[in-house]
Amino acid sequence: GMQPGDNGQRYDLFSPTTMPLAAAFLWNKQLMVQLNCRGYATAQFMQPEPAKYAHAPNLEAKTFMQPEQPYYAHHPGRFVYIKDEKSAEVFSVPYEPVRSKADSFVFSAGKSDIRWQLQQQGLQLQWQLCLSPDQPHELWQLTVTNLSAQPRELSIYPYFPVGYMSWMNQSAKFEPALNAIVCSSVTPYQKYPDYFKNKLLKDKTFLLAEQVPTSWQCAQQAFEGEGGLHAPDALQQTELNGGDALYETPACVMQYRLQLAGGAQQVYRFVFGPALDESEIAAARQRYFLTPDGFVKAQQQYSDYIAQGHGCLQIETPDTALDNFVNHWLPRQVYYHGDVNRLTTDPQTRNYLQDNMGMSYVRPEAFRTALLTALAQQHSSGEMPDGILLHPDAELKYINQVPHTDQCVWLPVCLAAYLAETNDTALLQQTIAFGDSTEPATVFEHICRAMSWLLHKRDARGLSFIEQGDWCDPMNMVGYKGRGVSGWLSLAAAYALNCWADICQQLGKQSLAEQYRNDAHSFNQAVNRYLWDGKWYGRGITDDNVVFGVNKDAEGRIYLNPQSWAMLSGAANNEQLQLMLAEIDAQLATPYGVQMLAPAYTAMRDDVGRVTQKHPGSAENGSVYNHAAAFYLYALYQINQPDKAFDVLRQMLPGSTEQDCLQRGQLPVFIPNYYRGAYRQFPRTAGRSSQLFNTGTVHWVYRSLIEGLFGIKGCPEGLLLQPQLPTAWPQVKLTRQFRGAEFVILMRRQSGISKAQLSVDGRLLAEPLITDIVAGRHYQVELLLPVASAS
Ligand code: CEZ
Repeated sequence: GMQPGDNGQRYDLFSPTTMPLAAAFLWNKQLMVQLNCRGYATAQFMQPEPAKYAHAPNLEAKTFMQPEQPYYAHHPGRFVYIKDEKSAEVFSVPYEPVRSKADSFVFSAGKSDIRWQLQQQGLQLQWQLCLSPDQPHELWQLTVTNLSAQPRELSIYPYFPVGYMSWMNQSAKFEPALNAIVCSSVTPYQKYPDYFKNKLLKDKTFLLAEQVPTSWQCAQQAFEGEGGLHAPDALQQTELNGGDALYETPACVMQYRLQLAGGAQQVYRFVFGPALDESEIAAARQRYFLTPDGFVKAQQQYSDYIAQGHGCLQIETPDTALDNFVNHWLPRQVYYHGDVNRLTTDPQTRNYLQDNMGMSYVRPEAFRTALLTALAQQHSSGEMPDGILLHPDAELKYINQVPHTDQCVWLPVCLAAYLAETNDTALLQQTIAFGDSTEPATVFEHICRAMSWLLHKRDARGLSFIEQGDWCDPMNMVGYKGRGVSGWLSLAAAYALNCWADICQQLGKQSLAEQYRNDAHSFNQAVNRYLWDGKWYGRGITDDNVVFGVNKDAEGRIYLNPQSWAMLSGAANNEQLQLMLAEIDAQLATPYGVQMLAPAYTAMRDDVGRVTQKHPGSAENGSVYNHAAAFYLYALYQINQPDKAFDVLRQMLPGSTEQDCLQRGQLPVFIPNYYRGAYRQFPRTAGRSSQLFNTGTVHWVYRSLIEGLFGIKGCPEGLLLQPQLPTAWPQVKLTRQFRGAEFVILMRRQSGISKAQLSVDGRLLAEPLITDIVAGRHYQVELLLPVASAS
């Protein structure tokens, strides 16, 4: 099984085989490492584009992070072989490559470290990764304890495969002056200007050790020999033969001979990472190993960095698994996205804005800066670019070279969350230029222009053109001829206009607010006229005027997003809402969450696009795509469906039963971008986690907790308390940080009352609204709620 450890500070898994893909991740501003429970690692660092320092054994394509990454024997990983010198028996930490079963095994995900603890062959082994706070350095520590009373004679071999670095030039050797194995390479290129560009690439990979090893080996094949990774030939020798790698695949292997008295313990430390040159490695050695407590200090600084992502909400509810996730892991995942922007230099505009929306609850200034950064790249026409450049050398890559039409939507939608949290209306008066014009305009004006752009990009029916995609990236062929429209985007535009109208109203701009509401209404009307299909909304209309995502479609008959956003935009009346909710339950619901569409496409529809070519039930083709499920969650709270909403929220987390955990195969330390869907088509794989922790989901989940479930949302006057607790909950305790003050809140159901009663520091208030909030103050809040009847 698996369970939280250390008061929720950690999450522990007790087997390397029951959930073999289960993984955890660490990051800093330069580096991201995902480690799975068997010891395989996927790491990338920024220079400034993401790059690798441990590679596959053959040439790898450069790409963005993928879901359901396969692992294989020679996959990069961080391992230690242990040999008993008397019996010559060998096993490996943490599990790969030898795969012999330990007497006890714990893979333990911490917030700022990942570690294993094993007991095997009378030894206890702790293998722990922490990161440098500011460098692309992995800090590894191995603690070997002799559990017996007898002395042991051992050899300890850290084995860090480096893989195929380059087809132009790769080599490795041990450098005694650095006490490190240094692997060198030249990033392959063919155009001479790249020579000048590549000069500052960190083309070296090093394994730096605290203690001098007995011996080493730097060539992968010489180490492995004919024995394979399960039983490398080199381990049969008394000592490794000190070999180098000369245009041979490098590996970092060291050997430490160790006499360990009964009960004794030995600690080894290593630093692994990329470097430009040897002086950088020397500096690392100086910092971590030659400065007193250097290694420990770096670990402490890293844990301080991670601790800054604690968020603004602590909960105590009848659901302890939810408490654990919300108190410990959810804000951490929000913080990861917002602080390092998924380690890209050109985040997609919608991702950038939503990732920073989440930062409203972690470090609100981050949203402010991000909005200004994004708006500085807006075209003076009002159009937002596909992708925001975060570095002077950054370029728009991959998906950002494909025109999508939804980018403007996210401005007021995300801003609304930030303003609720901070009431920082001064932001709207700040001036900033456009990407294609130096003429400064206020943030307010920028967003007005974005709204005009949405209004402008409509067809004669009043529906939004989709071009080569909207929120759904791979929906690239609905409108590539220039005529196709998106039902979702038309509704999202309506919702964005309404959000903007609310902000205008808050600023006292009544007539503007009214105008934007009318514009929103015109979008809603057009969608009701052309896309309401009797029981739900269609997804769009193709270039050739075919409505899709409707009842007559055998595949892709119903999509979740148009339904959710019709709830948000106000397009759906009460009767429509009831019909849609029933169809979502009937066609999209699964035990692992709500699917994004159904039935999943099994063949290309070339008037919809490559989304239909993805494997049925994976990613946007009918998985439980959590980002879409999170929009639905948020929308359910907008239409006051607390019990339905809670079910959607709960299904985002693995662990309702043992079987559920095994099927998802993931630890509840993050929400993945999807769980496999196509539940009716492929039940065998349904529920399986993508293991990919890059997802806009978490920001909407946090927002749903603040604004929906616990209903502790900011407004211009202060803090409004309007919870939507599940019917079955008698009470919750919360601690909420808000505008510099702290609120300790008890919400409790009380029979005999018909309306909520709020008291603050013992004083009963007339409305569920706390005003005149003083930063630095501590408030004791009690909210009595009427006993609910099931919804
Ligand atoms: O990317 C995400 C995007 O980052 O897919 C979402 C979209 O809203 C996000 O902005 C829904 O389409 O095929 C593709 O290009 C995929 O669409 C991926 O790029 C997808 C990945 O799952 C990355 O996380």
